[in-house]
Amino acid sequence: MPRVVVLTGAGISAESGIPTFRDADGLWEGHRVEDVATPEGFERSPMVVHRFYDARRAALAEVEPNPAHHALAELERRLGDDLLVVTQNIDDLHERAGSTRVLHMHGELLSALCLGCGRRSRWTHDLGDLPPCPRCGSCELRPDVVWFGEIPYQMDRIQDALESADLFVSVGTSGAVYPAAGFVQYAARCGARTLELNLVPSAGTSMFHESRHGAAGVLVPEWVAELLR
Ligand code: BJW
Repeated sequence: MPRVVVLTGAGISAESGIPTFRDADGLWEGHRVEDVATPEGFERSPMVVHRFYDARRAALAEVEPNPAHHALAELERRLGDDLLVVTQNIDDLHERAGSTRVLHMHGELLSALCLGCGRRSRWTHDLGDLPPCPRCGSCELRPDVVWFGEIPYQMDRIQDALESADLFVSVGTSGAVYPAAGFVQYAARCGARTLELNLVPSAGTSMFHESRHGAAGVLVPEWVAELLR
């Protein structure tokens, strides 16, 4: 069986009802990126940022994984350690579908990071009412997510996986944000075949050996079935 790395972006969760960022009616319509997705924006107006993430955390309880998440979970059951899902998403839909080998390179909505002691704690409630850190008690919790200018999580593990992958598949991402947008070139340089599954051609579509365009909820189960045939 091939070693497979799947990179997922907001498009894989779109059919579950979670808006993407850059599409019409996306998460950033009505928000300036610099206000809600940078450490400087958080420093300037923490409450604006808390409200943005608190609303997204609450909305997570109302959505379910879709056939694309379920197909990747099925693929993990068949490939085991030979599959790694690297997600840019901060939702937990991969895990709820049954995937266990998932790296959240841009952090997680259900986690809070304490600016006082650095502890990451599972978090299901609002942060806007400034609750205390369960470890040190300081009321300096922030969403445990990676904003522009910050270093994504787990880069060493991701790099290792890309270097040994036979197949790199990108699902539902616009290819507008680095370092994730550069994974396709890196994986190809290391010898992997590369495949894009996205609603429309992404910014990096010409860098893939193959691109298929359509809804993730259709394309991902089709591709998984093809791989396991
Ligand atoms: C469907 C679908 C369906 C819809 N089916 N598809 C100049 C040049 C190059 C780089 C830089 C530069 N200036 C600055 C940088 C670096 C910067 C960057 O990339 N900036 C760009 C604007 C150019 N990057 C960073 O700062 C990163 N850090 C970094 O580089 O550190 C240095 C370092 C790296 C490595 C090692 C050591 C040091 C950090 C980036 C953090 C991004 N954070 C966010 C917010 C996270 C928290 C949150 O969720 O709120 O991450 S921004 C946002 O964009 C979020 C997403 O994960 C990310 C990517 O978005 P995504 O997933 O692609 O969503 P969309 O909406 O863009 O696209 C959805 C796609 O789905 C579309 O194509 C649709 O068509 C498709 N779709 N429905 C299939 N049903």
